[in-house]
Amino acid sequence: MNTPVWPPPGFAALDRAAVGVLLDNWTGTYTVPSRTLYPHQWSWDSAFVAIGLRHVSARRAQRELESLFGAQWADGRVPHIVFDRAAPPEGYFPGPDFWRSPAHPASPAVATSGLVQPPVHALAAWLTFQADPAQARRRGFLSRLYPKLVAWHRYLADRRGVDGLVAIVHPWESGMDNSPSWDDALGRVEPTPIDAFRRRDLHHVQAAERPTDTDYGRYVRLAADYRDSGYADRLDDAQFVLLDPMVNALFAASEAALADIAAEVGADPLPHREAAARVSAALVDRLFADELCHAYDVPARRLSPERTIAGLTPLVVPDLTVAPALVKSALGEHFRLGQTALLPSYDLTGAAFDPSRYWRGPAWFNTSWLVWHGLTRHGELDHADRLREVTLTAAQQAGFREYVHPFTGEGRGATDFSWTAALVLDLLR
Ligand code: 2M8
Repeated sequence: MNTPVWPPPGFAALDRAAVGVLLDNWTGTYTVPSRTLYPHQWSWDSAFVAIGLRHVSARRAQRELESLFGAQWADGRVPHIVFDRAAPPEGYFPGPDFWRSPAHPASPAVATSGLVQPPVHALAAWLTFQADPAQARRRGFLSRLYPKLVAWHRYLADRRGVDGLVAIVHPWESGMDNSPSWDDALGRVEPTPIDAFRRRDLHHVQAAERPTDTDYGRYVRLAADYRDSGYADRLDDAQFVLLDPMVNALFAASEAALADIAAEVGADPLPHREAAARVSAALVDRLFADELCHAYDVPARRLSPERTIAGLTPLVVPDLTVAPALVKSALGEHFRLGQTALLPSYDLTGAAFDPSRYWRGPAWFNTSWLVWHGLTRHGELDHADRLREVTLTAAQQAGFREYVHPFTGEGRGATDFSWTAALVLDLLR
């Protein structure tokens, strides 16, 4: 019998090309998601990049996370964007002048946004450490990062805690900006008129592949209101307060990773293991229905009926009690794991399904990687292998695009996109 060879020989060029993208998008201290569309540092992008970059240079992957945590606020929040002041101001909206972070007493020296993104960082830090433990120990990588990760999780639990889960206050915080899960809640928000600001994203990507002007107006309104409150996290007054399954899945998985990190640096892992178990139980208790996890609208007290890939990502949580149901959902008609070019971001049968528009149907490499990681974690190796195979084929056909059409695999959004290259590399190594 032949022993299977991994990666298959045909993927050597893909591996080289992925490394090339990561080298090109490296700025000296971190990696931009895209040289054109996103010319600054993004929080969860850097975490995904570290997961791939560790195979190229363990030191560089550590630097990626260290530079992000260098911009952590005194209140523990890790900002969703860290701005490069040298980048042209017309490159991205909303830029540093919109967020006005230096005016806030808790902000770091560098200009940042005031929102956050899904907490995948402790998981990324642990995987980065594992790439070269001896080198990481020499640099004190985890002993320096551990207290910062703890402060980050404390911010989420204390300032964003609702019923044992973590709330988001803006669609940008979910990482899945215009997911149909936010439509009802966004309907309560009066959009800022489109002539009051200038979108920059449409300079780089077709309008049909990005959020609409009305949705952008709502994002701007919510962000401006949060900024004007002094980034105060008054959840009782906010219009948009949602419990998102992916944010909470990553919080639980990252608490589990923090337990491993704590043990490595000589701290007590037990509080982290207990926190992971609590969040995991709350996730199932509050967000699981009809064989999937859903977003919960806190002011409306309503579980969203929408099915998005965020609802499958709790597979990343160790010992998740509902993992078999999530696997069944991944294979069913809504997501069709292994039968499409890549896992769609939204229900293939959903009323709002659009195969080209941002997070309303297209397939993304990071969410597919999370499901792959989760399937592996839960011993579903055949399904994990199939997902890895379609993911690599999608990258081979489309290149390192930001996302792809879920049926044809045609590339969409930015080209030479960093987390796509990084996660493809992780699947290859
Ligand atoms: C997208 O989000 C930014 C705002 O943060 C945007 O649309 O301008 C999302 O896909 C998000 O998940 C990602 O982190 C960011 C940068 O890649 O782009």
